[in-house]
Amino acid sequence: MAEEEEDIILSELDDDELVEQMYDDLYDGLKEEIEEGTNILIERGWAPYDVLTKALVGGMTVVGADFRDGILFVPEVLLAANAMKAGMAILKPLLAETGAPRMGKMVIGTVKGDIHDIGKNLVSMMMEGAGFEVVDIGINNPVENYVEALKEEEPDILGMSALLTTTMPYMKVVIDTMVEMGIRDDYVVLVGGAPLNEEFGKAIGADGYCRDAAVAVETAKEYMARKHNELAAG
Ligand code: B1M
Repeated sequence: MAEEEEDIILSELDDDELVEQMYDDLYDGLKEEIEEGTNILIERGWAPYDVLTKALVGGMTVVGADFRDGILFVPEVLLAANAMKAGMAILKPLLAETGAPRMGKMVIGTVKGDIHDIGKNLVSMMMEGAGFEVVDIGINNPVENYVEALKEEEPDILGMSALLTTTMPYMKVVIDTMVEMGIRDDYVVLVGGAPLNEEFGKAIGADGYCRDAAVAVETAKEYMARKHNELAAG
């Protein structure tokens, strides 16, 4: 007789075991299990911010590292991000209630003439997973859309994505316009997309080139830490 696999009852695990299990479930992209685990921790009296940082973000950090190191690939990461988003959807209204601190805010969009959005969406999800508020302005964005979003949303970071060699120069149009308007230094500008590289990022005047979503999160965190330190130093 085939040995039956033992089902793990999440509610029977203690807090530490449950968080460990949620790391595994997030890694495996198990949306319903993440929803259940999130609800159990909230019912046990965990602060929503702790559930976000210790259970969900913690788990996503493992996913992000393995993605960066080529152990996980896009389909798995999208599943993990989806599961994470399901947990976050439960926490979102609760976090708003308690006014938990956010990591920072980012406006992100794919540039004019470019309709590729998978990478941008992945960056958005990973940034949200790391505790950032993300305003996604979609694809095919002319400079006017970026400027309007910056004014309306007042983010810390502007993210731009381009997947075509023909559309990547448009990032410079956006940055040059920001310089002309005298608003360039009000934001950290991060760029990404398969045909870009470090050199291109520097040449167009971006603050950082992010080769993937994990690097985008790390770079954004670094800039936010710097900003907080500068503010604290007066
Ligand atoms: Co297109 N396409 N495509 N395509 N497409 C590429 C980019 C291409 C390299 C394929 C090829 O020929 N080998 C090629 C570009 C060649 C070039 O310019 N050098 C190409 C072409 C030519 C085209 C069309 C022109 C084809 C045609 O119609 N003749 C056309 C253009 C349409 C347009 O945009 N105007 C086109 C259309 C399409 C589809 C619509 C069919 C589809 C897009 C679907 C969608 O996005 N909803 C598509 C796809 C899927 C691809 C490939 C196969 C995959 C892109 C992708 O999603 N990768 C792509 C080939 C390839 O890249 N190998 C290709 C997965 C994604 C997770 O990676 O987007 O790199 P990526 O994002 C990464 C990082 O780059 C970074 O983090 C992400 C996650 O780790 N990153 C950021 C990205 N944006 C960031 C922003 C940041 C930070 C990091 O801000 C802070």
